[in-house]
Amino acid sequence: MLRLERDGAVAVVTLTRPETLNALHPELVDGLREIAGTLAAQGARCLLLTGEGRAFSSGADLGGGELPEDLGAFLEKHYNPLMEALAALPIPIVSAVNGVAAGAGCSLALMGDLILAGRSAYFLQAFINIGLVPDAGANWLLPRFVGRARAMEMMMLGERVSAETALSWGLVNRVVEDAVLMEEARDLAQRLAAMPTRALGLIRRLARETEASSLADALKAERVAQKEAGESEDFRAGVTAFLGKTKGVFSGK
Ligand code: LHQ
Repeated sequence: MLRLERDGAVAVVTLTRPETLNALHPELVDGLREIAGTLAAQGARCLLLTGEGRAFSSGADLGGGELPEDLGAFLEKHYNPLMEALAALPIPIVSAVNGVAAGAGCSLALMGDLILAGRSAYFLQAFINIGLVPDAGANWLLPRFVGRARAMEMMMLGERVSAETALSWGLVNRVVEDAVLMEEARDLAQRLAAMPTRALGLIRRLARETEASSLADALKAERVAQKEAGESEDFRAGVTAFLGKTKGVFSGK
């Protein structure tokens, strides 16, 4: 259901259920959560997420027989822990959206700190089309990313949002030709993996913590994170490189 490859310090995780457009079977969701929990300890310094075949993910697996009776309990058991684990990762995430990202699959793609989309990719809040509400964090993520008007339109109308539109709305960082998507995504992931990992992890944490806080609370959160970043080897390496007019080499420590 998942393939994990190491490419230097980059962990590349591919959803491998192309026959269902990488539908999120609970086993896949739990497997991804387990992988996420081990990445930093294994020395990975960036996670690259993508899908095999012509899709990133079609969202919840609707074809596996009986659907769960209590969807709330299902979310609590499978999706929510995954989203929490990804949000708590101390390393950056790059999403390479290689086709449709629908329903919870859209939420998964949006967990990327940097999101690259192939030109033929599209985003679909498919939930309403089957009588459900957005989950896996979409209600929280979308209005923050694209503003209320666009978020409501996506969530209520359940229409496809093309990669180009997603770019113009600020939902993704870059749109590239399909043929070069993985190459570009790998380059970006490698670049991040060679940067000061602790500071990148702290930037993720700050971005999340300060999302809904006051300026005063954001300043306090920055104080805590900056103390931690200031204690890293990469900070010293960065300053030394700057003063020596050389390029910094960062160990991630
Ligand atoms: C699929 C799926 C799929 C299984 C395509 N599952 N097989 C919900 C419920 C439970 C728990 C908690 O959370 C949730 C939250 C959600 O994520 S709700 C949203 C669930 N996802 C959807 O409603 C999307 C359903 N899929 C589609 O609307 C279309 O397949 C899209 C627009 C994604 C792609 O359309 P096409 O490119 O035309 O492909 P297709 O429809 O022909 O699909 C190709 C195959 O993949 C097909 O199988 P087949 O055997 O006929 O080739 C589909 O049945 C299968 N597939 N999505 N989610």
